[in-house]
Amino acid sequence: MLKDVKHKHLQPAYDEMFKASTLPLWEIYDNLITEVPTPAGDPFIWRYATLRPLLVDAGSQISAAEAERRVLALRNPGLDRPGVAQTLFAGLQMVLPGEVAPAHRHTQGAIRFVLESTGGYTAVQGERCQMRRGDFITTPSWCWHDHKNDGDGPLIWLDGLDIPLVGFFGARFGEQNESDQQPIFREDDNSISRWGSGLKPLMGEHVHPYSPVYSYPYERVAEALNAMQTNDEPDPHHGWKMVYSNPMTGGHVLPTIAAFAQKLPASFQTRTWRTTESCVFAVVEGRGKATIGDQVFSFEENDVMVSPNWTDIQFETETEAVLFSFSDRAPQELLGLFREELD
Ligand code: GTQ
Repeated sequence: MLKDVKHKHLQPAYDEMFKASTLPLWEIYDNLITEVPTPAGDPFIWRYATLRPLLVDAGSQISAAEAERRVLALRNPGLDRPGVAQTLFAGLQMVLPGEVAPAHRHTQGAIRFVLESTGGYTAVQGERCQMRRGDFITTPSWCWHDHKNDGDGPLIWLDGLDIPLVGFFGARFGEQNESDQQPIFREDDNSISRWGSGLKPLMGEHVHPYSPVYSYPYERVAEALNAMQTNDEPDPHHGWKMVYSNPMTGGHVLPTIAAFAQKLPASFQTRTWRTTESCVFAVVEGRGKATIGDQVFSFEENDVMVSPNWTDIQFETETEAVLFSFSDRAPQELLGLFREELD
């Protein structure tokens, strides 16, 4: 039932419309089509120092196999459903030495960014992708994936998924593999050697809407950022920033998720910008302060922050800093929705 309507004398007519399962658009138009985008959810920071002990405690009480996925889902306090932002899910996942998070696949696409590792891998579609600190791994929609820790300490990473977005389409589903670990039929990290070296196979097309490279090791990313740093002045808004890209198209890694790596000089104050994307940041190296909307967060290694859509964001570093981030920029670009404003 419509309340607080603009045209009060029409209320009886509105009640009849409502009974007939309709609404007068002229009463709701201003909520549907605003002059500027409406941010959803709050700016927020999850500190690793707070989350790690919770995860370790969960690890002593539930196994990875029993949990299926032992994940602390990041709950944006400004949203009334699971999710780090309007379109994105994020969580910290932990697999203990010897454990396997069993093989499954689902329509939801995922990315992983490794925060702590002494050894382990995610197997994606028959290929093991090593998980060392800073490595970035994708598990695109409907690709089999299982995680194994073969080190001697906890393996902890940041998960990013398009769960809310896929849910909006009503297209969330998945299935278990018949074995905990899927069969391996490619050598380890084969996809990066095959497609990630400035070459692509002459014969055979990669027909999927995602990058055929599942693994972007930090070693290579650090090298690329250093190369930028050596030659270019830092961008006033972004420092030295790169996009993880699909070598077949130059586009984003997943159709639903874009990912970025950036380096900021020490004692650097970026200018403020805002975009229509919701963005999640993980601190890879360094310390500083992020101002997101009207909140100021001091950050250090492995902290995770969210910058909701159309919210001002600005960084001020103490030390040199490296940030990983992922966002819904990929689908927004595909749909022609992406906008940004740089101060
Ligand atoms: O590792 O497959 O954070 O299926 C949420 C759902 C991770 C995973 C999550 C998942 C996974």
